[in-house]
Amino acid sequence: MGFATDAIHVGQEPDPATGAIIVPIYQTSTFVQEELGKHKGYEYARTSNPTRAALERNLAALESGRFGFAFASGMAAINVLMTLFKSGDHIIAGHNLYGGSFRLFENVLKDFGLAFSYADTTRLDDVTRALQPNTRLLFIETPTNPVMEITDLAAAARLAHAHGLLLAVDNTFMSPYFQRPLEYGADFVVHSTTKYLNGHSDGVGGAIVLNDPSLAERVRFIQNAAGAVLGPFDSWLVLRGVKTLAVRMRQHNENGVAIAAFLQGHPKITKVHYPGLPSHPQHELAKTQMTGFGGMLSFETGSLDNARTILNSVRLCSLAESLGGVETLISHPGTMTHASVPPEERERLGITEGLVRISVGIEDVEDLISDLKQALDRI
Ligand code: P1T
Repeated sequence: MGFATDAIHVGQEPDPATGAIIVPIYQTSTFVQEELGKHKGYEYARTSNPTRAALERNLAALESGRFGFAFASGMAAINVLMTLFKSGDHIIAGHNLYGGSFRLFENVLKDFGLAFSYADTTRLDDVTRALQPNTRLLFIETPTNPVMEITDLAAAARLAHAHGLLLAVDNTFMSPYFQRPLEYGADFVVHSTTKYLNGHSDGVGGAIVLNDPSLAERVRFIQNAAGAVLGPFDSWLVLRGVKTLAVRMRQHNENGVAIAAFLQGHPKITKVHYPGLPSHPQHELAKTQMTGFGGMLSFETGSLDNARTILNSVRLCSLAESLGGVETLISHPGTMTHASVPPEERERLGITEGLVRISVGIEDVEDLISDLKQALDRI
């Protein structure tokens, strides 16, 4: 079946008890057993819950994976992924990641004996240079948050596997509608479902999707043992959001392309980071592994003052962290999402004081452009 059909139907058969067309919110902590050891497949809601199970089946199908697991947040999902490894293991991560991932690695997991190196994964020889005998995982975002760098997924998977590493891809920015890393050889996909999968800015969640049964057993074990599960109501919200993922992503992309073109043509903007622009250094690569470019972009305004003027002058775009919702959000990565990245590292990556990020929503794009125009006029 096609993507939109799967999004609407997989895991969402009518409720066997009542025929309800929508998967019910099984708001329960436990399930009564008929007799000792005899139950209907559910025992305790941390271990499994029918609403969460429906979402997990759905997300696995959308990412072309066999197994899906839903967590309390994107960070909880990434934390579970990292606990598949043990003290003494080394992980190579992309040098530009969501600031919270970097913060988890540097300020939490290092204290438990995991070692992290960071590489420019747009140049895979940089990954080769970072390899150590104890390297177990390559963890990347593509496109990256917020400078939109692209990594060659198939080449990264080949390199990882040639050296006995696993490849994990944070696919939050693209969603499975535009990019499915498992099809290019990745071993894990992680998501902040808070973003496009939910799509309505009304819930925080995360997910891991993978194919390997023994790794999946371990993820399932940790999900239950550590317990950072997605609750039934939040699972239901993501299921509801996913039904419209295909149509939303098409509109995010259409609006993203239009706003990137507007910004690139604006005399006060010196640089636009958007893989859909032919001027993006990896535009050609992007076209080979993504079927659209999405709604995330960032642009250089030249100074903190200019960035502040824009952020404080927009009326329709909302100044807020997060992304992937139907409404347009605008933010300042340097002081918001990426504040935990050291300033010199931010500067090196292009997360300058003048960088502004937009999560382009699905409003009428002329309204968004006129809002940005009036804000830019104030610089
Ligand atoms: O917020 P949470 O659901 O825990 O997801 C963390 C996360 C993981 N991966 C990526 C690529 C992300 O962008 C995020 C969260 N990002 C933001 C809140 C943001 O505004 O960029």
